[in-house]
Amino acid sequence: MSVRLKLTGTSLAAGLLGLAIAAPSFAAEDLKQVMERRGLTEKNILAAAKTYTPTGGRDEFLAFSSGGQSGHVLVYGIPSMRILKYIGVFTPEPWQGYGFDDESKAVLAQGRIMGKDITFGDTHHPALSETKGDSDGRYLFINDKANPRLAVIDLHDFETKQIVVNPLFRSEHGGAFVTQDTDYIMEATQYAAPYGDEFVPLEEFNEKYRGGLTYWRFNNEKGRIEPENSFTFELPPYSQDLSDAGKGPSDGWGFTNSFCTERYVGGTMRGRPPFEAGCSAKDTDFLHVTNWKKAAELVAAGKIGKEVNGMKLISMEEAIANDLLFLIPEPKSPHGVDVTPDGKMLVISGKLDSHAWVYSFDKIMKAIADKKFEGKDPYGISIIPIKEVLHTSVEVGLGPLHSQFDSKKCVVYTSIYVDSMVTKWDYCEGKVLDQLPVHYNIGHLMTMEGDTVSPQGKYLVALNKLAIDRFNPVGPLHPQNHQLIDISGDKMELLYDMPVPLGEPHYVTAIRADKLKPAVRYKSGWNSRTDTKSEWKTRAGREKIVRDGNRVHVYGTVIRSHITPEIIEVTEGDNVSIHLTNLERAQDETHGFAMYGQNVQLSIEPGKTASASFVADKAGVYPYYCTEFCSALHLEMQGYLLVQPKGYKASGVEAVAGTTYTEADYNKQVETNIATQDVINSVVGFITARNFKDFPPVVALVEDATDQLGFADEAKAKSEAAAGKKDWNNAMLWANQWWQYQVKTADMGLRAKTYLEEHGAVEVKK
Ligand code: CUK
Ligand code: CUA
Repeated sequence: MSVRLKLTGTSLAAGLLGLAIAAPSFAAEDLKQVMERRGLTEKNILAAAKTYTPTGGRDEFLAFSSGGQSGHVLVYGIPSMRILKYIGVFTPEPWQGYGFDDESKAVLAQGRIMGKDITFGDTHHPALSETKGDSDGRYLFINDKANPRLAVIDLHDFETKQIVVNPLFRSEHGGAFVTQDTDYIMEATQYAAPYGDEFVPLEEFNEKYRGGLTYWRFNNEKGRIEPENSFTFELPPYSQDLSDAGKGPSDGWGFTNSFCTERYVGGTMRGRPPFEAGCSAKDTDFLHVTNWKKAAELVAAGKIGKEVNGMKLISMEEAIANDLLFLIPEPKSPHGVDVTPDGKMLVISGKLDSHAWVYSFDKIMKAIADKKFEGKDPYGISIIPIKEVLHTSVEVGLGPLHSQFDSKKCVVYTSIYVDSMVTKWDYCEGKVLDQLPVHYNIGHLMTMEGDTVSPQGKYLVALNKLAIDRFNPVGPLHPQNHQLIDISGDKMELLYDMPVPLGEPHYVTAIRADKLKPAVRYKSGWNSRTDTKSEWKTRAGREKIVRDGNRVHVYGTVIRSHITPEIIEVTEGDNVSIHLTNLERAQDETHGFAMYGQNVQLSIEPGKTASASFVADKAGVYPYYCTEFCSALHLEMQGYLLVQPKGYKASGVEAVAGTTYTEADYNKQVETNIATQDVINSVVGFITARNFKDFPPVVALVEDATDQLGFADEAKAKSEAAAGKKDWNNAMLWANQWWQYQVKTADMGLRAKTYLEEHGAVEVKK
């Protein structure tokens, strides 16, 4: 009895209080002593104060980092650098049930290539959706370099909704980059290949291998890419690289770098010099300039574009004839191209050059209008001379890669790979302002909303390729190192090193946290992958097992602390689908569902319906249970799948439990239940005397608590009916179930009460 009462309201609350009182009694160290003991300088303490986020604190920005080869996206906070989530994108992610429930398997299946499941991704560039060039917090996109794919993540629930495979490319890199209203998402090839699955020998590289640039149409209302309304520019077999879309005055145009315009095909084992020599022999490569807006109009009008593998392809002849495609030389082995926040300039850097180059969009337009060309490339595309478009060039350091912008006008930060530093410079005046060494080979860097029309300044993250000696050694494979840098002053200041142990995250993008409005629950019975009501939605009390031949559908529910049904009987060879709806509304009341031997692991967040399908091909006993510690009786959230051999006949004997109960046991339980009801009543009194309806999380808790109390009443009635028949065994067990529901009610009531106390609820007059 006393053990049980520990779970009731009063003792839970007292337990919490006790924690606060029992403070350690030894003398606390002061700041000076801690600094001495840990060898910290004043500068360290200042950096710590700038990043430390006390318990319960929130970050000002959220960063979405590529998870590199893991095929995931990482979400972390800035300035705390605390990891908040891994979003499964191209790769199964068990905690989220991604790639385990039928609903998400359907998303991953969209990413199949030539009928094969591709369960990794080489993710490079996440991109946030934009409205008028500003991050709007609605969607996130990310590309897969190895298998030319793009994924759509909805930031309403941080789940992957769609994967599209580029039907023409065999690799890509210049994605994902959005146009200023997210009408299109750019995706450019990396390594040229034939458009199709057929074999073409390398001797036909110049004629039959092709690069390309796809503008994927994004439907902003539906939140999905529309392949049928997308189009691709056929491009020469140069290795296209990063891209960026114009904004403001340059909206309607896109810019795509390239390297290896030498069109070298390598072959060290055929006695030829390697790719690296052949692909960097020339002094310049080409920036591709594409007029996507005009192209979209011409494609829509049916004037250009021919369907190839289900994709509208604009041939180079069509692009040239309609002034849709131009080239501008750029030095040397270019990598990044970044449009300035005002949309007037492009910052370009070449890995093998020590300068960053600034091209003027106005000058590009003027050169095109005046037909100021220095010739054509071998495919007949007009080349605009550098001198016609150059605004300035600045010596920034050896191996400049990527650039991001500051909230301060004309200020840009460029990552310097070989010199391992960040250069802060002025692209209007063309002068270096500051340089900061970073730990090691930096790839991308990222400022807050630094690729939008309104960069937020404040912080910069350097994405270093190698961590080397920064962290405790963990074997030959080291984590990557994201370094947080304070850019609010004139001088950049290094604040923090964060190990990223998931893959090589080429790029990160960040958004002000207050722009995100993520949901805490789904509408009841929701398929979160299609964002529609699930056909398997099941309500409380409507659970059932439907059998049609050897096809078995289980319509089940989960709620603290049971899975319904608790017993599922099928026959060897049956095709089984278990569909579970989480009936909870309270935030964070996720239940899991795992089963022995069937590779089943679901994550069922409040409101979600998730399904697991498998063939029960072997007779046996398969326990299943909830994988989230969701309540005091979480361990009891369990059940059995019984796969009976073909032709099995039940014995007809009732299963007997190990323990039986008496009238005294029943009476004792009822006494406990009455005491528990008093606790519930006092909590309910507290809540209803306050303005709890002004607090949506409390309203959800109260709704769930009311449900549980309703279940308690049903159990109470059953217990009393059994007692009336002197069936003390069932009377006691139903009385215990009645109490289980009471405990869950009390637990939610207490959480609601605590929330109201912490959030300044006021008493309302009755
Ligand atoms: S890339 Cu890796 S450092 Cu894919 Cu943007 Cu430059
Ligand atoms: Cu539900 Cu544990």
